[in-house]
Parts: sequence; structure tokens; C-alpha cells
Amino acid sequence: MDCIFCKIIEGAIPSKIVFENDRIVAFHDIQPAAPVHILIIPKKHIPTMNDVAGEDDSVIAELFAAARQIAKEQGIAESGYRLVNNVNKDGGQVVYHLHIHLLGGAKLSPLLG
Ligand code: D5M
Repeated sequence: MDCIFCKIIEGAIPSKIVFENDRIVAFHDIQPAAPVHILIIPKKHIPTMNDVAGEDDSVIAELFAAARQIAKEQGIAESGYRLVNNVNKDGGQVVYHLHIHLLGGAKLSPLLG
């Protein structure tokens, strides 16, 4: 399958991994939009949030649990951070392997004007 994030999971493409377990991997975004910018992804190839089936509910919960833990480890839990999931074209999704952006380390501009 021609998926860049699947290749990162397989180790075929290098990445700076900060968290990994049987179901989830997290690594630094290659084009950081904030001082801390980490992508948290399921190892299972799920293209978008629209494709999450009932059996994947637990992995979604684990993505958020990992985000909480990584935010603590990165020292931004108290100052604050943002979790973002882009869906499809209008949402700005570029990589079609489900991922949550963890952004922080600075005061982020408001999402809505
Ligand atoms: O975000 C996709 C994100 O994936 C975007 O912020 C760049 C990042 N990206 C793309 N290729 C890589 C590699 N090889 N390593 C790390 N990060 C990467 P989206 O929500 O789909 O717009």
C-alpha cells in the first residue's frame, strides 16, 4: 500500500518517534506548525475519521490517551495544547492515514476568528 504513514510504521521511512505501543505510533511532524508538533496515528490503516468503524472505537480513545501522555512528556500539558484532525479535502487532509496533530509550545492563534 502506498501510504507514507504505513511506511513510517514499518520503519521504511525514517521518523522521530516519541511514543509507540502495539496499536499506536507518534512522531514529530516533518513540517512543524508549532514548537511542539507531533502526529499520533493508529498502526491500523484507517484513511480518515469517516472510515472509523465500531471496532476502532477503542483505538480512537487510545489516540487521545497517548496525546495526553505525550503532552505531559513534552512539558505542555499545563500551558496547553491543541489536538486537530483534518478530514478530507475541505478539512485540509493531505495524508490519508488517520492522524491527530498535537500542537503546542506557544500560544496558538484562535482557530475561529
Ligand atoms: O497533515 C499531514 C501532516 O503530515 C503534515 O503536517 C506533514 C506531515 N508529514 C508528511 N510526511 C511526513 C513524514 N514523512 N514525516 C513526518 N510528518 C510528515 P494533514 O492533516 O493530512 O494535512
